[in-house]
Amino acid sequence: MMELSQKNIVVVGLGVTGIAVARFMSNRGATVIVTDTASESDLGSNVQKFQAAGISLELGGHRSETFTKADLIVLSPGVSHTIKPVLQARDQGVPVMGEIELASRFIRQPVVAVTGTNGKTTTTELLGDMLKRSGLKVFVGGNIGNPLIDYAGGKQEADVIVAEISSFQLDTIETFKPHVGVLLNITADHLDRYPDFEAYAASKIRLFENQQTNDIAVLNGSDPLVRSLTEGIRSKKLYYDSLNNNEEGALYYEKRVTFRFMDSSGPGNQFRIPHSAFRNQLSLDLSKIKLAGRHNLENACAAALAALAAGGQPDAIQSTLNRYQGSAHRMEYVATIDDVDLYNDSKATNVDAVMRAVECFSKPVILIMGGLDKGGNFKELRKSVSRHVKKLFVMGQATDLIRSALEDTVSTATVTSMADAAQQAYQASSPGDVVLLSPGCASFDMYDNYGQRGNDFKESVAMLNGRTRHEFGPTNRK
Ligand code: UMA
Repeated sequence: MMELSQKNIVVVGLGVTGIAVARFMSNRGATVIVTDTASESDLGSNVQKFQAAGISLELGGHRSETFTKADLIVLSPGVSHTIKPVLQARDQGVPVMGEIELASRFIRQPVVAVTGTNGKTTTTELLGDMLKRSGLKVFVGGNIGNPLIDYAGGKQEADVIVAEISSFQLDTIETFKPHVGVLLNITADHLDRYPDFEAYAASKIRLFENQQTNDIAVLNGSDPLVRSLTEGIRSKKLYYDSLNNNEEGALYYEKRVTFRFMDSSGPGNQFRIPHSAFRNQLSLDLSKIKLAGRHNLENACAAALAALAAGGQPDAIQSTLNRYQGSAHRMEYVATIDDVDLYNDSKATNVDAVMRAVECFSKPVILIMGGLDKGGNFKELRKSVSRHVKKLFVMGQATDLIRSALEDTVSTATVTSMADAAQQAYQASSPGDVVLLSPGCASFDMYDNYGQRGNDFKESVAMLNGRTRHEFGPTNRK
């Protein structure tokens, strides 16, 4: 195990991760400096808490000297491993790691990790619940919001860790090795951080780079990129959604998931997969699932397969599938006003996620998009938007980009705030329509995070509730 006592540790970023890492390091006797490009006034009350705890802070920028003098640098996921002070320190031999790598060096239990461009949070939540209902003690964390390092620094009482892992977190791993790794899909995202799509995709595949033949990869068999990029991995592969001859995994058809495992006396047995699954006797019912869209059936299938591979029980998995209500800010039903359904999909921060959301509805959609552009190609939405969207409202830094990509396919207007967006979208709707916030962008131009943006939308919808369309004034009426 790593010795941290008396070491000079530089923690980069004072967000959720940086706070947890600094606390962990400090509790182990390290001398900690936390540095952040944001100023003291931007960072709020955390600054005083840290000062009170005796942790040094360097705010408003990063000093190269601080980095080069460190014994170890720990990066928050939002901090690129290619920023200048990090590269300089690396050149001088200073070790650099991310929080996931650090946590994995202390965590004693098996990790089931979920990555992919879209569906990570839903699949992670499903998986966590399936394993909990199976009687296991489970810690659910990672990119979903609670850093794994908090678990590593605690009593470690779980039987298994279920972790949502982002590409940013995979950028800084070295030895991190999930016992079960799930890769849901790879589509364009975060192109403001990576030099190109290939680099982003390569980062996702790193989930499997330390796996051995006794570890499991759960892979989306109908995603050709997932298939081709994982060809050379050592792990035992289980596919879902589409299986070729001789492949093992899960298929769903007409709302039932069935499993195919080759030989109960063969290698599958070491993975604790129930015998009923080998005899093709196990099938799960997806008819009660409360999540909209085909992509969520894929996520459910991936979660069920990974849960079986991690020791989950079929009855418990079924129980989760019947009960899970969906994740906040992800196609979250907010209200129905005057026969118009309003949905919050604030977590849709890339183009593919918007496409999936819009295509869930057979009703006409009034779509609200915008925020901080991440380098996505909004033109890819043209077909879905022209088929499903009746009116588009755009806001934030990416307004011009979105407008120029889509305004000739759909009636488009610019709005100035979330309250304005909700109000105008509702005004433009007719009974039977859907109003959907699915931004396709990051939130950081206007909010601290997508959760705050989604809450603003929900509050704006609450303001609409009880008011009729004509109360908003004639100028905004359709
Ligand atoms: N900062 C610097 N220097 C830089 C860049 C940033 O000091 O060069 C500072 C910022 O000023 C800020 C701090 O770093 O104060 C923020 O660090 P962070 O962005 O890593 O934020 P955390 O609060 O630690 O949240 C991170 C994840 N954020 C990102 O990956 C951007 C959270 O995922 C995650 O829940 C949390 O750790 C716990 O693991 C959010 C996310 O948007 C939900 N993830 C992306 C996604 O899902 O698409 C990957």
